[in-house]
Amino acid sequence: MRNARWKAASRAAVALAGAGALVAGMALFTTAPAAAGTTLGASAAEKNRYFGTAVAAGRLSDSAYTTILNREFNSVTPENEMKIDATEPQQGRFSYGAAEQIVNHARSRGMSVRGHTLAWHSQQPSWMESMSGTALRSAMLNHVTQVATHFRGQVVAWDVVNEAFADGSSGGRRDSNLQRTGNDWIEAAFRAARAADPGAKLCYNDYNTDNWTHAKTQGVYNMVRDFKARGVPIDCVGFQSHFNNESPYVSNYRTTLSSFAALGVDVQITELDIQGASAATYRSVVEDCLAVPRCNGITVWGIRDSDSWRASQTPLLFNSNGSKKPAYDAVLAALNNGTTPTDPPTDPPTDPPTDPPTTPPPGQGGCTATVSVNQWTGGFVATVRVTAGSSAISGWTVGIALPSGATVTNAWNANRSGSSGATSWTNVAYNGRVGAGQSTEYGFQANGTAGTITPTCTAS
Ligand code: 9MR
Repeated sequence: MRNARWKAASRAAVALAGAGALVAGMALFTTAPAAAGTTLGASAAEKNRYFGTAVAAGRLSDSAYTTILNREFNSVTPENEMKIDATEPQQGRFSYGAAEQIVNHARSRGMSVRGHTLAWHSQQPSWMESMSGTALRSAMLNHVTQVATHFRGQVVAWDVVNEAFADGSSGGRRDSNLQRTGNDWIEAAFRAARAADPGAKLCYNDYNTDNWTHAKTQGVYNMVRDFKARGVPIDCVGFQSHFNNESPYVSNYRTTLSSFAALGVDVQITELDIQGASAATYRSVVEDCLAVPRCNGITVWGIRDSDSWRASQTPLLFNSNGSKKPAYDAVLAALNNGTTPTDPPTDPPTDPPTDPPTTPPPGQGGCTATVSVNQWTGGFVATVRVTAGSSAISGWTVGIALPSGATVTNAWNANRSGSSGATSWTNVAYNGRVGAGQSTEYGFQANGTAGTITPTCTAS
């Protein structure tokens, strides 16, 4: 978006899109693209998705880092701070300081949090590494329960189990101390996580599962299909998507995402980085996610190349000095309906109509809101979808009357006033602008019973 020519073309397109509402039916106006966001998070939100990054607590004191984080992203994943060795360094002694630092930084700014990760063969503290059998099974389940309970309601999605499948051609499980406790260890972990944090989405997360033809991909697919058939509580599958020369992006990636989604789970790209940061490959990944309705978010595994676990591969969207790379422009453009800074609309109108219609005030077409509720005994999570009417809106306010006994405990992607009875919700910085007919979502968790919620929506 730094390109002046593109900016001018884009501004013209936005103005015309607004004008188009008044002259619906004129092809010139109805083909104008929807308004484009100017940051990764805002643009993803317009597509009803999040754009996140891995965050290291130790870097939160680096203002160059936090400036980009706060400007560009609306989801974070603690890179190491929620792993087993970090959260339970000694058995039964839990340590949440660094993870809370990240969670608080994110949530106080309206960003959502992915929890990574509750059960994994790697990054185990030494006390767990040396355990086996029923003692290990109990310790693992206790760990899942304790950590998910501690952060209950603050994490939108948990990577409950990470990297449990073997590389290579077997398509089977990876050998590990956890696997040796019995093949049902994964589903046991998911059930424990659901009981501890019933409002969170529960994900299985792995790498080298991008290529639809690989045995490992098929192995995970079969497990998820089996879990769905047997009612094991799984909501989402994370594709780490660390692409490099040995494990490159492949064109059947979209097939992989859509095939998993067809099982009835959300799919998320959870640790994206690409060796060399090819703009074209980044663009393809984003387009693949946008093409799959249940692909609801993308997380890159770090902000600047210098923050990457593979820094020498320069795989991220920002240079080490914090400047945007061509891959950044490609991702933003792909999020903004597939147009690129170097590829402006082919025929931007140069002569305005002789008597241009006045641009309608934003929000003239109003907005509507709908609520879906995930209720459990004693509490619920409500996901509220705000949809703009016939014109773009630049802000929204949703009114929700909660039944008596229902009290909001936390919320994401909206500002709140009131926690019981009449509550009012307004957009945060990155999701106020919604294109005509487009939607954005926010959510909240509450104690009590939701009953039937009938929201109101006012646009600005
Ligand atoms: O990026 C993480 C790096 O800082 C750690 O040293 C490493 C330790 O296991 O984990 C890295 O993150 C991994 C993630 O947790 C799971 N998928 C692979 C990631 C890259 O190794």
